[in-house]
Amino acid sequence: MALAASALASCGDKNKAEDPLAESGRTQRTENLLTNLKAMSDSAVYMFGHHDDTVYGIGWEADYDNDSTIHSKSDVKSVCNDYPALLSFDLGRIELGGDRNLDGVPFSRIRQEIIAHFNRGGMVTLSWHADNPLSGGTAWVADSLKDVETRTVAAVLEGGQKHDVFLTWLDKVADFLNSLETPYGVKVPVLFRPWHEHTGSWFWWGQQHCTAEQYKALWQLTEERLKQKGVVNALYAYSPGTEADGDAAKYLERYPGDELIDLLGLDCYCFAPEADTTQIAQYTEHLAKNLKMVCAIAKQHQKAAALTETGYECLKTDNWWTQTLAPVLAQQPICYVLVWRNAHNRPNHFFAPYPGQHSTSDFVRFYNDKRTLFLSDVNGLYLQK
Ligand code: BMA
Repeated sequence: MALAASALASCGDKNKAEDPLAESGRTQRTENLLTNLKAMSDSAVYMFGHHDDTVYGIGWEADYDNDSTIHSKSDVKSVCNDYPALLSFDLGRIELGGDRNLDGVPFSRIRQEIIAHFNRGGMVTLSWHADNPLSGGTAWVADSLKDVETRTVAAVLEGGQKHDVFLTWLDKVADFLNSLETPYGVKVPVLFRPWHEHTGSWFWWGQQHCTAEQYKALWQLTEERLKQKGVVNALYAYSPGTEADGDAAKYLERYPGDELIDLLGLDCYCFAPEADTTQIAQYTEHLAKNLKMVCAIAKQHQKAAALTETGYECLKTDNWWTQTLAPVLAQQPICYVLVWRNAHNRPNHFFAPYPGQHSTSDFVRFYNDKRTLFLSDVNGLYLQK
């Protein structure tokens, strides 16, 4: 009897298998995911991802009070009968301790969706449009507060007037990451992508609002604190905008370092309000140039590479997927491409097709392209190979 009880106790010691590895401080599954992302970054295939895919879309929003709607809907799935391999969610406003993120999605729901997607074999990435702790405003810089914005990064670093508050913000992120656990005690690995698009100046951590040293220190502080708080399931992505314009030294100017970063990314959007072919061609050229640089740097630094955000708002051409996006991605080995959200609460703000949208047939062709990976194509993302 005593023997049986102790055997049970050790089986039930659910955290054992999830102990961090001595070398990296992360779980084996998290390291396996990284190994697989790197291998994919060196191959012809790439995963497709969509932000907020399973929580709302065009003309619908999940019923957040009703559990039975969890992972039942997705615009992408409605079009090609498969989920994206990669889902993305945003932690903006978690720092304030509220229930919902900046786009109105409850954090409890995001947690459930992340665990559900992990259980079906998919991958998750998280961005963080953190509010401004100094001005009290949003992540976006307000012109009227410009002088405050330029002091925000300095204020959150050690010795700054908002340092202590900022630590409590990081702790809220750590609590959330630590809470991503299946009922069997498995920590769900995620790719965390904070402080993105810093080469532009629209966020308080952007180019004109801090020095390179301060930006790097922000990363250092973020990761150190998350580690101290026991986070063992996060990989980290660096995702500038396209301001470096193909210049590797510029891209790396604020790079926090190989010890802190696992994946090198790029956020690059297609702006062509009137389906103007010249503008679309400019996007293709710009994307190709910048992605080529990112892939080369990733190779040198032995990191994974991805197109961390892209999209053509309103998808004004029928064949954007196979004629604009896929040809560029065929030239550059990345592990994933992620398109932004299909907003239910903001007219004309969508980046993935939905039933009836005129790029759906082309999207199905993109889906059927052997190089694109959707949920049914990925298995073993967390296995050791
Ligand atoms: C932006 C827009 C905003 C949204 C934010 C965070 O690009 O989609 O409407 O609030 O991302 O998701």
